[in-house]
Amino acid sequence: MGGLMSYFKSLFGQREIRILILGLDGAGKTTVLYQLQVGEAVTTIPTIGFNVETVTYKNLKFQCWDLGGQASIRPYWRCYYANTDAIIYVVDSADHARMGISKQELVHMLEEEELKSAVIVVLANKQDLPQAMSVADVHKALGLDALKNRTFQIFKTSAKNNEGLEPVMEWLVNALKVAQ
Ligand SMILES: Nc1nc2c(ncn2[C@@H]2O[C@H](COP(=O)(O)OP(=O)(O)O)[C@@H](O)[C@H]2O)c(=O)[nH]1
Ligand SMILES: [Mg+2]
Repeated sequence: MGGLMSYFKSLFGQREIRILILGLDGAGKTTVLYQLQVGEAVTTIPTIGFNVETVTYKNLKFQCWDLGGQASIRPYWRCYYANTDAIIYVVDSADHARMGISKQELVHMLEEEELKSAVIVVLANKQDLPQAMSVADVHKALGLDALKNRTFQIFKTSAKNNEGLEPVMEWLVNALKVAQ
C-alpha cells in the first residue's frame, strides 16, 4: 500500500468512501492522485467530453476532473456529485491571474445540494514556486471565511515534491470518521 494511502487504513472495510479532487486545469490534481501511489488512474471520457480520472483502492474511490471552461458541460458534473464524502479542492497558489476564477468555481460547487455535507480540504498547492501566494492569502482570495458551517481545512502543499500531503490525508481521514 502506498505511504499516503496508509492513512485511510482505518476506513477500509466500511461503506464506499467517495472523494472528489477538483480545481482548475493545471492546479495539480493529477499529481495529487499520482502521489497516492495506488496504481494507475483510469481515465474515462463521458460522452459529453470531459476527462474523469478515477483511482479505486478497496472501498475508496477518488475521482478527478478539471473545473472551469465550457459552461455546457457543467450540468454533467452533477452525475458525479452524489454520495461524495469529501472534496479535495486544489489551487495553484502561483496562478494569481486565475485565483478569482478558482474562487468562483469553488463557490458554485459548494452550492450544489448533493455536496452540502461533504467535508472540504483546500490545497494551496505549488508552494515551492517563488511567486506562490501564502496560505493565508489563498484563504482570503478564495473567500474561505464564508465556509463557516462546513467541516473544512486549508493546507499548503507541493504535490510535485510530495510535500505537505501527509497532514492533509491525516486530517481528511479524521474528518471522515467523525462524519460517518
Ligand atoms: N512547481 C510545482 N508544480 C506542480 C505542483 N503540482 C503540480 N505541478 C505541475 O503542474 C502541472 C499541472 O499538474 P497536474 O497535476 O497535471 O494538474 P491538473 O490539471 O490539476 O491535473 C504539471 O506540470 C505538474 O508537474 C507543485 O506543487 N509545484
Ligand atoms: Mg489532471
